[in-house]
Amino acid sequence: MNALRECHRPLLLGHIQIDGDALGAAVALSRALRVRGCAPCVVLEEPTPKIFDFLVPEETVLVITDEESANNLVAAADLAIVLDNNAWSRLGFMEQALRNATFPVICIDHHPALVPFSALHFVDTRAAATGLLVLELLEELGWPLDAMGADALYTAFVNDTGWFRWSNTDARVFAAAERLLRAGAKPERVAAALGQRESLAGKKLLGRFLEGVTLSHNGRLALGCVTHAMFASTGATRADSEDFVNQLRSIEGVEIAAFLREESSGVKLSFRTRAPASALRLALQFEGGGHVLAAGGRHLGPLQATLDAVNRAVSEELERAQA
Ligand SMILES: [Mn+2]
Repeated sequence: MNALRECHRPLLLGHIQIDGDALGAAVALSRALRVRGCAPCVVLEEPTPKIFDFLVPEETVLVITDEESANNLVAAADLAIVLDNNAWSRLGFMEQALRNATFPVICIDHHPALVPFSALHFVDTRAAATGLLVLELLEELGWPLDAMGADALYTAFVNDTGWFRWSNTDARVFAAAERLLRAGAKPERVAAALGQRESLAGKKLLGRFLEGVTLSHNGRLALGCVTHAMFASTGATRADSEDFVNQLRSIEGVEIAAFLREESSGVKLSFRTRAPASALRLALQFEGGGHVLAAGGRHLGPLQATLDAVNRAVSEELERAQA
């Protein structure tokens, strides 16, 4: 707490392939720190995904794409706050610089902690979103939340609860959402920004993707891929495929949804599972992490090799789930 109260130039970090929870939490905390006279900096690995651009009109966002700029940034800072991230490897270019930092690293997260990440943990795996932990922290500190910060945390909530539908949706997050509305959050604005700005190219990509989806293991596994060729032929962007894994999960009878996306190097993997199958156990086999039922990773082989590796891992997981 004192580290937060006393900092001047804090860095706020999420995780590679930033989502609405990590970014919303970072934006809300950054705004509160700025009001206190700090010069916070939200650090990303890629430009703010377009879908979240409504959250960051005034925030200082820095995109770090090499280790030298990461080192320079850390040299000028006096605190780092890592949000929604339970693995050093998910810090991307900032990992080494932060490992060497001489200032404290605060971790605010709701993922199961895999390894000791920092001495200053605010980890609560029962929290539906990291944004919820940030709200509770701001309340405890007595720091005000403005309307834009409230929208940012509302974005975090809907990102991680699937618009208050998934199993982590509980009384605590609903009560917190009420407090956000009292602070000026506008659900309609967030819904319009997140859900009503899809491109035709993205819709066409979804069509191509769905045509290739396969069911196997008696309908227990749904698997789908997005390839470079699909992006090229539709003109869609990577952000257009963010929600595709949920298209797989919503098929009746599916226990494991596996989504593969070709990247500039390797393949990004997303898993969604129904208990007792564990998405986290799958992701850990692919340099990844996440939640028990929603996790992701990557594989540094070509698509076919990745498909083979995923099929092996998933078969084992389905067997374990049935045992
Ligand atoms: Mn989260």
